[in-house]
Amino acid sequence: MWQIIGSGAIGCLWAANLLDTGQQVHLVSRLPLPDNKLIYQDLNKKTVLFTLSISTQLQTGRVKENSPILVCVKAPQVKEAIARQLNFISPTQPVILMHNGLGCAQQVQKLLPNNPIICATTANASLLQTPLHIQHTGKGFTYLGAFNKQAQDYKGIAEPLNLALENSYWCADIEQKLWLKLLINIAINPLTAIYQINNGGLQALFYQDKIKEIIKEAVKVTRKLGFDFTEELLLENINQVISATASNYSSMNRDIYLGRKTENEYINGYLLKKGAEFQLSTPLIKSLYQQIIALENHSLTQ
Ligand code: KPL
Repeated sequence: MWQIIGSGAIGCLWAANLLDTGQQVHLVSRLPLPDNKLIYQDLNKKTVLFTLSISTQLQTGRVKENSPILVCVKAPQVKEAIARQLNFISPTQPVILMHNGLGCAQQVQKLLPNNPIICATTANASLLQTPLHIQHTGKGFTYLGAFNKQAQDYKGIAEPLNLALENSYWCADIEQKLWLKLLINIAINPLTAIYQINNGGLQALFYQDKIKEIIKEAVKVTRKLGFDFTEELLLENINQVISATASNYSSMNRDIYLGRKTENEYINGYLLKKGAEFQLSTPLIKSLYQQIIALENHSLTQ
């Protein structure tokens, strides 16, 4: 049985696709939901209706002792979401963290020092139309890998996920994959949030110049950390994501638009923290970080 914490777009996407392959799923939402019907529209626009097991609490009991917990809330909510369920997690249960940004796994490790912790990143995109009503809007690769030594033998966990959403793989160098995603997010998310444009808007020269500058600053940091990302390949990669998601609004764009807390601390903030450890100057990334904080504070006080 799979237990998924988070009834947002990504949590529901996995719930629907795991159910579709005959797996048992229990979904944990933060607030009670009035219904247990999940409406899912796949990439071919086919709509399927699933009946879900759903509550605000993880299920416990003998059969669930080793059942994986997939955490699909955004980075700023991960620690609190786990803390709320602490009494219902057994020390042998593998916990998979799937969100943008870096830094949460260290927080979770403190709460769950014995559990296998797995980090994951997905390029699948989905849209939450209304609660429990989602649309799969883009397919992409999903990577999972061990964060701690307890998780090292969990390669097999990727198989049922791959059955549910193809191109889901276990990988030995998960840190590299998570950093690549962070670099894509750091180039796309703050600019689209500050200027309130869709991802395709970043194709204009004004933003392309800024993206090049962001990459230049970020690569100084990742080089010190031992990663060999090159500016040219990153720009190519980022522009591929921009074209593939041109009509989408980034998650940070939506968070600012809707007055929600963003993943700024776990994307820009995390890179700045690493840069500071090596006394590297990253002025544009710092300025974007500060502008997002100002926008968050502004909208949170409205
Ligand atoms: O991950 C994303 C996000 O919006 O958070 C990207 C890749 C930028 C797609 O919009």
